[in-house]
Amino acid sequence: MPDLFGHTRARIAARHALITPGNHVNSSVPGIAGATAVVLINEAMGAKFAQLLVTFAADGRAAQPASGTQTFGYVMHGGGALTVGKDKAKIAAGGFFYVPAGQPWSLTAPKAGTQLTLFQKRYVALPGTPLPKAIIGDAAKVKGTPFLGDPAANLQVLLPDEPAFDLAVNIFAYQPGGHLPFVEVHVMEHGLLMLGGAGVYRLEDSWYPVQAGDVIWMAPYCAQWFVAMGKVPASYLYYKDVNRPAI
Ligand code: UGY
Ligand code: MN
Repeated sequence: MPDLFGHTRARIAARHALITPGNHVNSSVPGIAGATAVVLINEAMGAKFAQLLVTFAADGRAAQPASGTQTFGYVMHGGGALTVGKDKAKIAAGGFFYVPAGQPWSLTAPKAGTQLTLFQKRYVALPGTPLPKAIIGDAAKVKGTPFLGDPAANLQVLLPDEPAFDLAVNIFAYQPGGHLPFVEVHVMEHGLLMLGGAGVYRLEDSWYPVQAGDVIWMAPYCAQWFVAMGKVPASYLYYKDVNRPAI
C-alpha cells in the first residue's frame, strides 16, 4: 500500500543500508532488455561489488560480454535458458550460476515475471592460481550444515571454498527464534537478499525489522546479528568477499 506520509523502513547509512521492495526505482543497465533492473548496491553506496534485481517480461533478455567482472546469479522465481561461456542449461527457481571473469553469459526465453539476483565483483587474481571455472547449480541439491553446530541455523555454501574464488555466496535458513550465535564483526563485506520469512537484523547500533524482498548492505566491520521471527523459517541469500590477502 502506498504510504501517504513518506514513511519507509529503508535506511542508507555510511556503512550499512536497508532497501525494501517499496523503494525500488529501475535503471537501465547495458545488456538487459525487456526487463527491469534495480541496482540495489554498488560503488556509489560505498560497496566494492554490485547487487542487482532483474525482473523479466516474457520477451526479456540479459546478456553481458566477457570482462574483468565475475557474476553470480540466483533465480528467485520463474526460469529461462542460461548460457555461461560455452555451457548451456535450463534454469529455474533455486537455480544459480557463476560466471568467471573473462566469460560472457546470457539468460533468454524467460517465463514472464522471472526474477534474478546478480552479485558482480571485479575479479582479484591470486598469483599462481588459475581462474575459477563456470558453475551452474541448484540450491535444492546443495547440502546444508548446522551453523557452528546449531540446527536452527542452516548454512548452504553455493560455491567451492577454494583459493581461486574471491567471493562466496551462501544461503542461511533459520527456524523461528533461530539466530546468529553472536554479533559478528569482520573484514568481509556482505550483500544480502531476504528470500523468505522475517526477523530482526542488527546493523551497527541499529535494529531493523526485515522481511522477504528486503536487501541489506554491510560494509567491512559492520557489526551484524540476526534473529528469525514469526511462524515460518526465515532465509537469506548473501555475498561475501573471501580468500584474499589482508594487505
Ligand atoms: O558468513 C557470514 O559472515 C555470516 N555468518 N554473516 C551473516 O549472516 N550476517
Ligand atoms: Mn557475516
